Amino acid sequence: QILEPQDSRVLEKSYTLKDWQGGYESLTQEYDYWIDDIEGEIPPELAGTLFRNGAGLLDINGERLHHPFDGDGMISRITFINGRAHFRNRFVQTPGYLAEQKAGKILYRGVFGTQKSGGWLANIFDFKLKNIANTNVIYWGKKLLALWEAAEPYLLNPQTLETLGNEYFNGVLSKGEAFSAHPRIDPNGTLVNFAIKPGLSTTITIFELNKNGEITSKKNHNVPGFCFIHDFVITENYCIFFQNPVNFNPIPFALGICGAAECIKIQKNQPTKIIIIPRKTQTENVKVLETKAGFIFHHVNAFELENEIIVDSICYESLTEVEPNSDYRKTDFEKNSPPQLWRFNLNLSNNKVQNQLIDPRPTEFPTIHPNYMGKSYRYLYSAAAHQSTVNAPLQAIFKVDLESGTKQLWSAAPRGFVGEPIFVPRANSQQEDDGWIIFVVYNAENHRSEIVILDGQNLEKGRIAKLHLKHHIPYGLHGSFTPE
Ligand code: 3ON
Ligand code: FE
Repeated sequence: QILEPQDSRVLEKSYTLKDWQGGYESLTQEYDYWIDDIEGEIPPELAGTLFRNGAGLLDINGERLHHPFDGDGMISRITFINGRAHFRNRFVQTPGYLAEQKAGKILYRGVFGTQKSGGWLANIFDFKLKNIANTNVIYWGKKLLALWEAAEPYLLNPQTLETLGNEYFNGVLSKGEAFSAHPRIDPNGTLVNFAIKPGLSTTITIFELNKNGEITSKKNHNVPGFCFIHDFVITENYCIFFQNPVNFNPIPFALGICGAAECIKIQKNQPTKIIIIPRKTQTENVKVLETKAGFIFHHVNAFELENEIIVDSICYESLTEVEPNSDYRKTDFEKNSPPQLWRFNLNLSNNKVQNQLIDPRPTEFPTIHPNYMGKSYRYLYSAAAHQSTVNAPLQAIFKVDLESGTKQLWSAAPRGFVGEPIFVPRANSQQEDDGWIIFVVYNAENHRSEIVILDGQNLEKGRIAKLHLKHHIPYGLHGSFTPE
């Protein structure tokens, strides 16, 4: 058999598993310093703060967590001012974090399979949730909030990152009530978020918050069946949810054999239900369309056309299962289905859905210019695999021009591994891609991380600046930039 040069089997791996694993070591120390090891120059007009969240600990005093999504939230804060940058990181001081640090061992089961030592007998019928506040961090209405989708936010001091307690928005949220980690900010100045309360049927709650960080609207919608929905999209008139085709068998979880998320199985042959909820009117107008979409964690964006809604999303053909006795650090990337960019056309006249693969390159953590949220847009940026045809860790930054089909790539391979990029628009910019792409790279060469700044208009001209930190930051999840 003759192999084409593009065939994955003739390409060398762009990474080693050992290098990649280094990014999953805990960071126990909390730092506070001006970054002085800089390549290139920080643009002096770049002013504001990048907040990042993610698991800071992958073990509790040497007892390894079963999955990185179970790790305690640690906030990193990089402030850019007059061409300089300051770094600070601090753990969210949740009661669970404090108790486990004090005890020096795992005291809580994690949603993704972390168990207390002692086997199933030590875990059976323990349904306590540890709010780990590890998924996103946003600055909204003068409040810095650490988010985790299964419980309430934590309020932090934006300067010191000190944990101040839980945020209940003047009592609109109740104790233990969920508030997702994927809010969307409508450029009209409204923050829209949701919460999922899964069960035999699921309640989707939609919140709208004004610029002062007050909840101005909270509405419940019931949908049949179990839902695992991590993200959603908004347009001017709708909130859109993709109900992944999964089923949930809670018995092994109840019996202490595995975590709740390990009991979720994808139903590959079942359709995804697309739930379209009007933002301004009442529940009766909810529309549900069906399509084949695999499994979706993240969406890019959505917008309305006449009688049509376009949604761009990252789809996995199947959900990589977390096995009870497996080690996530030994993942065989090539065996997992790659996350890929798809476009969905939801036709509101005939209720038909068309799907189209935008690009086959494995990619996750999409970002766009914030002014285009929910609106017709042209550019997206994401973290991606170095090679376009092989599923692999995220080592590159990808830019897609959805209008011309042009793509660009900036890669940190072979020893660099990237996290979620954030698009920061240049003040008073006229063009959609006029701004900076800022992200964290884990560099296996020295086991440290770097903050890299790229030019949004041209990734391929190389980094504008690379800020070398004094330590690594474990691979994170989401973050946000605030010009304040
Ligand atoms: O019965 C429910 C089931 C369930 C799964 C109960 C529940 C509400 C407690 C629940 C909880 C869900 C939670 C807590 C989900 C948290 C998700 C999370 C922390 C992260 C998700 C990240 C997603 C992606 C796609 C990350 C990708 C990362 C890379 C490609 C980098 O390696
Ligand atoms: Fe997410």
